[in-house]
Amino acid sequence: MVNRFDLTKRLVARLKKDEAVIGGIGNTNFDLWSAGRRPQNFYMLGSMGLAFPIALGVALAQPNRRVFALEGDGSLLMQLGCLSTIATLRPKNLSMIVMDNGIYQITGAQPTPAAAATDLIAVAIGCGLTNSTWAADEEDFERLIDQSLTASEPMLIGVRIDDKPGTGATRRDPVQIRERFMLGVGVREPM
Ligand SMILES: Cc1ncc(C[n+]2csc(CCOP(=O)(O)OP(=O)(O)O)c2C)c(N)n1
Repeated sequence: MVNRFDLTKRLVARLKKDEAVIGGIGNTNFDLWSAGRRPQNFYMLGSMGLAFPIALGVALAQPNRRVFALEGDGSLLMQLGCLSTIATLRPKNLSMIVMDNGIYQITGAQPTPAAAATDLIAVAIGCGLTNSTWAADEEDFERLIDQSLTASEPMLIGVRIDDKPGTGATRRDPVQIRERFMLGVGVREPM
């Protein structure tokens, strides 16, 4: 089955250079951290569901930069309203990825509603994000990432992944994470 860390490495390998990547709480940012530190990466700590909203803000503030966001299914379910907001504002430089393992893996693998009832891509399309699709496998994921690099509307890629925990652990230093990111996206002068 498809694995989050494997997909994250495939994503990072396809970046040109300056794309921002926002990792959600827990496993998505652990795997992003392990895939190689970049100054254009932001690692969300503590709050579920904020990867897409933060990425939306970056995408609107810097329309010439491609912005990726990585989120877990449980976290996205906690912040579904952001899909309607993103569909309304339609930043063409925003690419979102939901890593759907059907569980809240990091807190003990309790099943999420995405396992039993909710199709998150169908929800996204219903919210108006018409360029939303499930990736069938790793190769399909890479093809969709390439497509999203030049997309002219926001794109959401869903991937059904295995139940493995994230690799590594992000250093829990929110101030450093914020400062490095601001330098990385050019809104802070080096001291
Ligand atoms: C508002 C809120 N409720 C609960 C938690 C505890 N919590 C942290 S991560 C997490 C599960 C995240 O699940 P998901 O986004 O599906 O990612 P996964 O762990 O499966 O990779 C939970 C319940 C939290 N941080 N914030």
